Amino acid sequence: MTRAAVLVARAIFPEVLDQLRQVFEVDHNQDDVVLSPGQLRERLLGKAGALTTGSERIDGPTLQACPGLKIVANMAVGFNNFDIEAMTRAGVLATNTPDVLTETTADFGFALLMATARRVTESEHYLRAGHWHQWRYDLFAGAEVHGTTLGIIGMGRIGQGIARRAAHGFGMRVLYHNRSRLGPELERQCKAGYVDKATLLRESDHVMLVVPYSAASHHTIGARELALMKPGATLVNIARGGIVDDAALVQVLRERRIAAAGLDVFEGEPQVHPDLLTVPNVVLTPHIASATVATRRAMAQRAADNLIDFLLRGRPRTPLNPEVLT
Ligand code: 8YV
Repeated sequence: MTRAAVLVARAIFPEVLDQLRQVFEVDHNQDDVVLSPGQLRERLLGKAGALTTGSERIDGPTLQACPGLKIVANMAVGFNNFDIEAMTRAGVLATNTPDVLTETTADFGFALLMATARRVTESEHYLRAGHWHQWRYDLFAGAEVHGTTLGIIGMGRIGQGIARRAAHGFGMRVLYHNRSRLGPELERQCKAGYVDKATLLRESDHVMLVVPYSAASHHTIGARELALMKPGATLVNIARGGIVDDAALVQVLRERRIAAAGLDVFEGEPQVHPDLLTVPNVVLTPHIASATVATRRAMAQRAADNLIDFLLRGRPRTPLNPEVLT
């Protein structure tokens, strides 16, 4: 029997790649240089499946150019690099990697919140630059975290993980805003209260963004929303670039209209708004919220399992558009 051909669009763990090689003809982008849309189409030609990351865009023109494609397995829980409607129309299955990264990403949300509020990287730069000569009563005095109010925008699995950490570990009051309100049992477990977005922005000492990116969530936080935040508040974005208007954020950080921000994702990443690089009161990390060895391995495994289970057995684990299966 001929083996199905699949593209692995980026470098992944060798042991996961080996599993795929045992059952498929694998075309691996081992150089790990992100493929241009034209290169992606070329490499997808004649493939039944692909393992992608957030860097590869699967859209209508790509699907039209690759009629043999049956499944694209994203190694990410977010899937804004997929045009899901176009994939469904073309009968191409889309899968993602939910659950396996929830707690790790929630941990990182908290790490970024702490680093932002307590000025961890700013103070480290000061020390490394040799500026630390004596103790001072207000040296890098930051914002309190425990016992304050955390506002979470986007209350999916990761948002709930952050809420539990905040409420149970840090004694915080947790407010949240989401497209739909959680059931009473989940609200009780997370100790989180549902409010509208404006109330959340006005009342929170720290705001955390965990909302998926879509046209509707573009610039969820822009100049108007930033103006509602408390003067000493912090803003953390571990969701997606484009959820925050980065240019508007630079402005309020510079004028200290909010205290600080922590950003793991950026509009147009890996490009970063140049002014963000010059303001001191922002912590910047290169999209690493899910980056522990164990979690990244679990994500790669889940994506590979989706390819194997669908192409060999017709039963993917975590389909996004299961209607194409019927
Ligand atoms: C990924 C992420 O590392 O899962 C997601 O949605 O943002 C990250 O965990 C990134 O998207 C690469 O695929």
